[in-house]
Amino acid sequence: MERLFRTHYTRKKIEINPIWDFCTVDNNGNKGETIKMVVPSCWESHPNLASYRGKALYSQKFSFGGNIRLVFKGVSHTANIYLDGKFIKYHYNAYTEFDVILKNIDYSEHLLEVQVDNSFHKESSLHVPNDYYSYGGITRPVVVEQLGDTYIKQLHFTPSKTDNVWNAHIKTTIVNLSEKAKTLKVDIQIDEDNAIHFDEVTLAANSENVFEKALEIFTAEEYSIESPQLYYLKAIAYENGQPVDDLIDRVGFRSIKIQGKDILLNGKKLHLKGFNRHEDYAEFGCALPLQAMQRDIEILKDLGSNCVRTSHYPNDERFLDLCDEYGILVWEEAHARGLSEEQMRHKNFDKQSADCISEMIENHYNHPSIFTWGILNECASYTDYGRGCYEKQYSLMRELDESRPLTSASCHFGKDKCLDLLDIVSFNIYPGWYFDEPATEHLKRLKEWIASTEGKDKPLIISETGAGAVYGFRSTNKAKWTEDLQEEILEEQVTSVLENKDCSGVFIWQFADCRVSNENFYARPKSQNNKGVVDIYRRQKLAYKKVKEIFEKFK
Ligand code: ADA
Repeated sequence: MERLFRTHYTRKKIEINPIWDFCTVDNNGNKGETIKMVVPSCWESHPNLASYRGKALYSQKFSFGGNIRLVFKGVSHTANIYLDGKFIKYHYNAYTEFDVILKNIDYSEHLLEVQVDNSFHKESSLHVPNDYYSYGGITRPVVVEQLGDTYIKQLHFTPSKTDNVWNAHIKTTIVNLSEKAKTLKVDIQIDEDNAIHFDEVTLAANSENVFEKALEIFTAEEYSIESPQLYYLKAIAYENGQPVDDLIDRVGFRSIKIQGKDILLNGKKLHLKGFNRHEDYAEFGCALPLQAMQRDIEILKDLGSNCVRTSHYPNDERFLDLCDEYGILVWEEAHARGLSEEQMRHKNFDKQSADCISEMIENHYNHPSIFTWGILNECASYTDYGRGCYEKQYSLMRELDESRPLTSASCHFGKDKCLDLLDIVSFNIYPGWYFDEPATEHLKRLKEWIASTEGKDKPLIISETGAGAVYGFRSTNKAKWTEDLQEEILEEQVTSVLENKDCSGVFIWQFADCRVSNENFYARPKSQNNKGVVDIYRRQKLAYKKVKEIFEKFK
């Protein structure tokens, strides 16, 4: 299942066998032996492919016909899709969903082939050797939907509150795929008592129409961390009184506002206590099964976290669904980590970033748990060229979503040029780990410098702080990489941030250890970033209990 609830009653899904044929493909196009591969999964989970980087071909036969929508929730990281030998779609980026609509296909058995490439090829500006691993494969679910002549392409819900009454602003897009005009009626149901009925419209052949309306919901129950009340929002399209398509999403009534240096959730100041998390798990790579995702959520809850940052890319939507259900607030981030100005000048950087942002916001817009969108972690925000990139990306994000504040995690203390562009100032700091300075002193100096910039009247989040430890390495001498040293450093860092009342909170780097790319991370024992409070198998390190204690203390 690609979501945690049923998204259609009228629209039909076509089942596909999860075992696909798979072979590696070398640079000359020669194919390796055909083996079986589970979809979704990372090919690194296969015993013979644990560190394979390159191209591969997935193929699957199944029967369908008519109008078909193929949805790929994530292919890592470059995909070329073919139907019956004919090229139908190219997509770049492992972490965003894309679809293909196929019209009037013959009813028969068809061959679907997905050519996947996870090499750091020259067209790739965002997947580069990095402090996490770019896995290979069809790593998130594939869905095949049977469409009629018309279908609901988009459904966006924006809650707001005025004079104590919740308002639901709805925007939905309906597409006519046929060669004839179609007369349709669209209804939106929010709950048993509240619905929006749009007037009947006639859509020209091969066209789409946007329907938009707002409704006051007097009975709405607020969505909060303590009580994450969710609603099923249903859009139904009718032709001649008969339902022809539907789309269901889950939403919540909550408001996020910035007031001076505070971030307000439903009018109350937020104190964020949480973690940065990579999608990575020893046996599964980035393709975590649902039970592993839920395990992570339970661990986050046990630690007393109220938030998580999807560093450094958009996440599997099932994880976001879980965050919605558990009341864990999400900083969802577009894909990019530590790119230099030279890397940002890559010929494809602007387009690949814009595509990632658009696909992330378009598809994850309704999640009530997402409280901010982030971009460009630790990129060149201190150069004029870099600033131009930040400016473009923020303006695109504001066009796509006016309702959420924007942020970016910076490490350029003293030289960042972008603090006027964002809504929340966020800094990654590692006192006691990468440099020797008491955390309180470092934070004080950081705040003094921010006070001299355009970021001075904005909220501040410490978006990363942490220290490394190799699981099981214990010593009273507190040597580097011991759990003992990690515990000591984290205690000082996290306490000093949470004691700062004018700081909106902390995201610890990081939740769990993660694999890093082989190419350039010689400073990472075991080729992992070892700053997790649990290891890559989710075994607790010493710091786990300490962080839990501190989070509990700052309730
Ligand atoms: C940075 C970066 C993280 C990670 C971290 C570290 O702040 O954003 O991805 O690399 O440093 O462990 O050094």
